Amino acid sequence: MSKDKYETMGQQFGRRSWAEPWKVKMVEPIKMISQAERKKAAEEAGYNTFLLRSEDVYIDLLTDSGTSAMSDRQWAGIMLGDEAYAGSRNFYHLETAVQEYYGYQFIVPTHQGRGAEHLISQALIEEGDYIPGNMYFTTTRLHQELAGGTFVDVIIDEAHAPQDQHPFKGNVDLQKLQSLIDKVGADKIPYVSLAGTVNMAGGQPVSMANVRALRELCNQHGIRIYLDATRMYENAFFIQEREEGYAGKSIAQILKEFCSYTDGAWMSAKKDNLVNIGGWLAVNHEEVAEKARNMVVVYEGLHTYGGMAGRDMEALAIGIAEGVNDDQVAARVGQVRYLGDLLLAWNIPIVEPIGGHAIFLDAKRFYPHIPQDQFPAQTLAAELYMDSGVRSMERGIVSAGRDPETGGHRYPALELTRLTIPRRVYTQAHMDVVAESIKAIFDAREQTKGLEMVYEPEYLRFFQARFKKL
Ligand code: P61
Repeated sequence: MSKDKYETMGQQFGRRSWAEPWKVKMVEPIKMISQAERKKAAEEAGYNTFLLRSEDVYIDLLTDSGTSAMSDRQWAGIMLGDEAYAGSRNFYHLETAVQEYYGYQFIVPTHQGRGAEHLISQALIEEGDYIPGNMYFTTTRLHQELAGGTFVDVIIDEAHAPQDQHPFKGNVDLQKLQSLIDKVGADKIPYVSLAGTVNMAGGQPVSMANVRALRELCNQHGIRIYLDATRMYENAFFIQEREEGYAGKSIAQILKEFCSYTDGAWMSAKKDNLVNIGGWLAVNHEEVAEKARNMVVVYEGLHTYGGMAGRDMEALAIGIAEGVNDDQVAARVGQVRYLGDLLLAWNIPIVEPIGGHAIFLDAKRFYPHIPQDQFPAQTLAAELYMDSGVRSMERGIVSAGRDPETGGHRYPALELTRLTIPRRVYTQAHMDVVAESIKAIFDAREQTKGLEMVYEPEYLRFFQARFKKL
């Protein structure tokens, strides 16, 4: 090959390269164990990537939750922890940051996202209620069910089609919502559960037009809207990129407008807010805040720490402001796209358009010969780990769990394996290694067999289920 044939990765994709708006100050060594050791580790973990030891993992794309790198400012904030039991100054910093960037009035801290989901579900849902939402999330739906509610999926149909190119596949189908209201009555619907970028659909966004229209419909029926704001920064990025009238607005401005159409939000701060642990619930109605404050002392901790240390709240307050930065979000989504574009160039089936936090391999098209009840997405995650030590996560039939009515598996349309990119952690070279490994198992796909489930826990079975090779 002549020298001028060498192109940067940006040039190969027909663009100028982007780069991260930070540089590395501290590193964490990682190691690669041998293939024989990986095979043994996979077998011992029951072919469930949640059961692997992280020391046996080379590149960890299990989740972007709590795995991001904090900045030097956040670490400095850790030293400023006020560990008073009550009224820590760090709580007030956190409260001010949520009010400033998200615009909600009352803030209740929690140990992580599901703590906030628990509070909002118990505060608002009564036995026999229905909670419409733009696709389920595992912990969100479980808390709604445990509070006596039934989750109803009202996302647009395009969200269930991995190759559909709709730019806002997270949108609520207002017709589906109207039908539910007509069927059960608005008084059986305590709120709409709206997620900003829909995790299980592939990190797909909701448009501003959709949330505005949703607000109007809900106003007509006196129904509230609560937002899962976990990845709203990424949602705002897609609005900035794709929706008319928003190209000139900042992520922060778009975020604030979006939140203004909702009555409150719960947050897993372990994602967009760039901390390793933490969460919050924020609401605009005083009576909801009061219920949440009453309950937080039972389940999480006092209402001025909610399960976090003072230092955690300080790092979180700083992370809220850092994470919303336009260059930060663009580089974050840019890295996800970099990996996705490589795979698309090799005709490897993934969910499109590429979403905000992860690449989702479409296991139904990857392993068309493996039936869904032999767990193709679980198989894919296990094969990838055995090939290269890359850890991913099943997001298909195992994650969907069983139908509480019939007891049978739920068969979701999407059978996916998620490669989730932690924020500010891995380099472009790591992404190349991941892509090449996926290519290798894709090339060997015809010889690959599925799995049998040999242990199944009662709740959120994907975390601890065990499998055997068929
Ligand atoms: C994740 F396999 N997500 O994506 P907590 N809402 C949303 C989330 O993404 C989310 C939570 C609420 C995780 C961790 C995780 O089935 C699983 O702080 C949109 O984790 O309690 C968490 O926030 C809950 C992984 C959660 C899973 C549930 O990797």
